[in-house]
Amino acid sequence: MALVEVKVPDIGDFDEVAVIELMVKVGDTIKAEQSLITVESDKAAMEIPSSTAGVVKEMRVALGDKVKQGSVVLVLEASGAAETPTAQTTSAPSAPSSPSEPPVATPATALAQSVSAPAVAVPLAVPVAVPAAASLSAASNPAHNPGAPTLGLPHASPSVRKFARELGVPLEEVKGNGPKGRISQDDVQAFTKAVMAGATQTKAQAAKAPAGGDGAALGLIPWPKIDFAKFGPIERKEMGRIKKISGANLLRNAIMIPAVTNHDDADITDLEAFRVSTNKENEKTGVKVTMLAFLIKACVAALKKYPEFNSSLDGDAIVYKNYWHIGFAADTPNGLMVPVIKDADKKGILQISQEMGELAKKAREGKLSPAEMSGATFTISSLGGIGGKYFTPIINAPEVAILGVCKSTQEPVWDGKQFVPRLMLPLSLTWDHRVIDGAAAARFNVYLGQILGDFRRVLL
Ligand code: CAO
Repeated sequence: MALVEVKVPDIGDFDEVAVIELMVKVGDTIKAEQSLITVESDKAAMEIPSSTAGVVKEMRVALGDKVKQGSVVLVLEASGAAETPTAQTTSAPSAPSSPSEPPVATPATALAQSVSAPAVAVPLAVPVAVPAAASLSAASNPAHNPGAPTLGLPHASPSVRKFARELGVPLEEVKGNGPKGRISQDDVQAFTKAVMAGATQTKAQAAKAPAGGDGAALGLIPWPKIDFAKFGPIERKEMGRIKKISGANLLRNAIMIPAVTNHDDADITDLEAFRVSTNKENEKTGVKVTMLAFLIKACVAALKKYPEFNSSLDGDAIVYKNYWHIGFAADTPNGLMVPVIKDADKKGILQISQEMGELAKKAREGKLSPAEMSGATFTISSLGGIGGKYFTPIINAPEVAILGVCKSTQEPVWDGKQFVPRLMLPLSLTWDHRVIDGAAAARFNVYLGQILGDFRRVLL
């Protein structure tokens, strides 16, 4: 068995190129035309295949090495008929029959443009371009635009392509942040993270989950398709824009957030008496105070005491916000809208009531601006004017908690000696279990109840 030195062939106008990938190791049995290493200049990358079959005896290059024409890549113990003696001792091994050697048929090269490895006296290996990477020799061609994607494919080195292939990442959907849009391993990783976090979808995922969502992307059985007209008269109405947008948001939030709801009651007997007297005093101003304004102020106090309720998740980090903007769900003819009272901590009950009235009116008229609906750190959904006891509101992401409030009712409450009639307000706090735990949620509700029971506590 003869030893053969496999050398870097003519690589065009480049003096030196870097080894960016080793595709074989000592002991590997390789076939003729199998790719051995990938080299890369600042403009392009290509694989160097072997023209000889055999077993790798010695690697002569390492990752990061600079190589040029004639550099020895490795030493092979040649096998079979194509066996050739080492370069030192001998005559020419089999050279490619033409300068345009066909590309190595690996997935990475299947679409490659064929490359002219300039004829060299006795090349032991021929360079093969990989898709998207302009060939090194082509880079010297004035008609070629170095760095531009080849054949409409994205620009990335073979090692990055291999990495993407292993993860099943569609490289054409990855945005390259390198020079001239080159895609790096970091770009592929960032794309994968974004897909895993649900921040982006691959085209294949989007195709599987058409608008309206049939659950296929979640591996669910299809949505039932029923011809309702078979059972009785029907009327079909397309949903409005706001309902469609809020529906998509609610669905995402309901599915993605591990949400838990704690229910509690607050004794608002004294607060209600204060509210009624305040409204009497302010009758002439036209500003009416409802329980919701007190709730906003009480929630700010509880959010300050339990800051994780005023936070958002950002990857593995929790972002605590040192501002208190409270959203409130408003029922409008077009659907649910959530205007936001900004800096509620700095405003009094009357100002909050006035702003709420104006924002609710705008919401009903469909005149809310995006700014008036953004920036909330916590949301309250009040059905107090309508009725009900408790419900499970859906968190308004990226917030981590929402308070649902229903209609207060007179209830018999045991005062230690007897049952007394007290006005009780039902509270339902939904919270994100990734950020908040059950004990904190119970404490939040208890504290909120204490404030609503004696509003002077807000000052403490
Ligand atoms: N208990 C008892 N009565 C209550 C109450 C409560 N918790 N909250 C409000 N009320 C009373 C008010 O005092 C008012 O009484 P009067 O008419 O006698 O003065 C009446 O109910 C109507 O109040 P309101 O609804 O006009 O005012 P509000 O400040 O409580 O709410 C707004 C304003 C815009 C939030 C509300 O009109 C609204 O749209 N609520 C629905 C929100 C919603 O749809 N949430 C569900 C979201 S999840 O799908």
